[in-house]
Amino acid sequence: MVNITIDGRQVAVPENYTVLDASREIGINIPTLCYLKDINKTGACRMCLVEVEGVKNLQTSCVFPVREGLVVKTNTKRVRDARRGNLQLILSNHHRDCLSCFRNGTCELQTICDDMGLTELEFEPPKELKPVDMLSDSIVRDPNKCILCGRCVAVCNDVQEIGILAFTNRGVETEVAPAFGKSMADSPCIYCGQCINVCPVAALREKTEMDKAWEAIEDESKHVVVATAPAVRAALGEVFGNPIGTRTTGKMFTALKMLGFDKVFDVNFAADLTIMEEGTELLGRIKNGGTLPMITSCSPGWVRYIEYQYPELLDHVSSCKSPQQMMGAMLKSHYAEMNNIDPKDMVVVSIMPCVSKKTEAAKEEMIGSHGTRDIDIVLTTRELGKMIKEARIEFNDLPDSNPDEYYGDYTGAAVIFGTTGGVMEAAIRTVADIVTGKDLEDIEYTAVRGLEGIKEATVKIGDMDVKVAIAHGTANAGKLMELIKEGKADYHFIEIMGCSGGCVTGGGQPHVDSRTKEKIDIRAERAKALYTEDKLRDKRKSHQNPSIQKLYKEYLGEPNGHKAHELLHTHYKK
Ligand code: HC1
Ligand code: SF4
Repeated sequence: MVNITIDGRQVAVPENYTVLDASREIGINIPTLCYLKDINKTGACRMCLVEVEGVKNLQTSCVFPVREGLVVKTNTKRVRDARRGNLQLILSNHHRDCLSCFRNGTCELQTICDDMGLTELEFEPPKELKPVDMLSDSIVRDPNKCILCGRCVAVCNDVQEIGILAFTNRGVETEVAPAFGKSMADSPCIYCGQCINVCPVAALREKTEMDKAWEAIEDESKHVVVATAPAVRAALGEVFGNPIGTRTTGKMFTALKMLGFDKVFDVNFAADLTIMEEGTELLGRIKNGGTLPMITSCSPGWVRYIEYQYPELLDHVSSCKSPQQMMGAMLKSHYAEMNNIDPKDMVVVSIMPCVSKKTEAAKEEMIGSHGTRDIDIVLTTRELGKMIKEARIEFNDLPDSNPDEYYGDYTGAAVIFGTTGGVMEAAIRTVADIVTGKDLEDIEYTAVRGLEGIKEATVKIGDMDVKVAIAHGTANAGKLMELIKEGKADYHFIEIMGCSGGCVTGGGQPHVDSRTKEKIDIRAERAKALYTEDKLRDKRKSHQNPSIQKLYKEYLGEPNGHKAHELLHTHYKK
């Protein structure tokens, strides 16, 4: 520990602290725009300037280490003037269309302007706007909004270890962009959207489809159905001011009905279906000497990652479509037939915590025999939040309701898909019952839970020792891929999610500012919401979902059978 003085207060802090760490610990929230704990410490935005006794120039506190006897002032006129001056410079190069900006209300730059009591802008904004990259189905990159904080560069390089974004050009021409002036759409970006989640402004954001959704709802000739992903319920409430991790499942269904969708379903139904197909595929591979370890295929960011980075290992990936795409395929076949609706007259909307899902839904392979996309529109949790606000629905006052029957029926196993380890746990619950022929009671497989980057476990199922691994975030996924290549991965089954924590922290979830993320592990809080819902469900094993049982009996036949293959399985591009 070292003793330092901050604004006249003496404190003892660990030696490896910076002045920013020490200040925040005693309740002084020095402003930052580029700093991200453990991820980005560059001092680039120069908002965190402080005075250090004995040092002539002001110092950036996020990179200034503490030392014995250090005396720091964080709130002098000189400090305030310098921070304001830097803020004015940032704003001079920023497209200030705040009122029509996607981040209006969640922008960290806006918050700092407010906190600093900015009432006048010293400089005119740039006269000419640079082109906005809107070519991908998932992500928009708007250099006119970028403040060159470097958070996205750090997260893409150091957390995801993908390295799409970098500082390009020089001086006033500097931009954060993919190499060689390419569009995001022409780069090996996986659209995990982790860059969006750390962007303090709207320089990186999703390609919105809210207008398309409204149009569909208005169109009386269309039967418009909506289905929500497991992780949405754990975060949607945050848009309406609820604490991180508030579970708002019932209100979410009520709000969707009020928005005017003809039917409100749940992607969880298809998560249960995925377990039937994937579990059967796994047992088949084990029995018949198929390629092992088998790896999950639900997370489209992860699937893009392996397609780009390890195409030689694609045989390991399950042929199952993701739950989103299984849902679309079933709605436009079985559901349409059951209800005598032409699939061409249907619009299927999914609500996702993910922006990669927008690109997944647009893949050529995801066009059904009816000639339209199985999923027509993908909205992020954030987009849904905005639509609920626009409809002036007072979300927090809503009563709970249930989704519509059949395609809204789901088990606890499906709910936990939204957090790392959840797909694995759901699969084990079902595979264990199938192999033993029993309705096993101990179904909480805690060894596969938690936030460790790579988890391993050996699960005794009947006479079999099933060895599994779970990775979340592509840096961890890459480590497992290297093990497979070296022949050292003697697992049967691997679950991989493209984002750290799984879908609960997907790139489409409500923005959480960087300071809050220092205090709360949002991955853990949102996961708790899902584990709670799992416990509350009547059925907690996918194969016990009565509507899934009915679907196989009346329509699909056997899991992995001919019809199931046709509708629910896919292939990957090398
Ligand atoms: Fe996910 Fe999935 S869990 S990929 O994380 O398998 O996005 O929530 O919908 O499809 O079910 C995301 C979440 C989601 C799929 C399911
Ligand atoms: Fe990198 Fe993911 Fe952002 Fe693409 S979406 S630039 S891979 S962080």
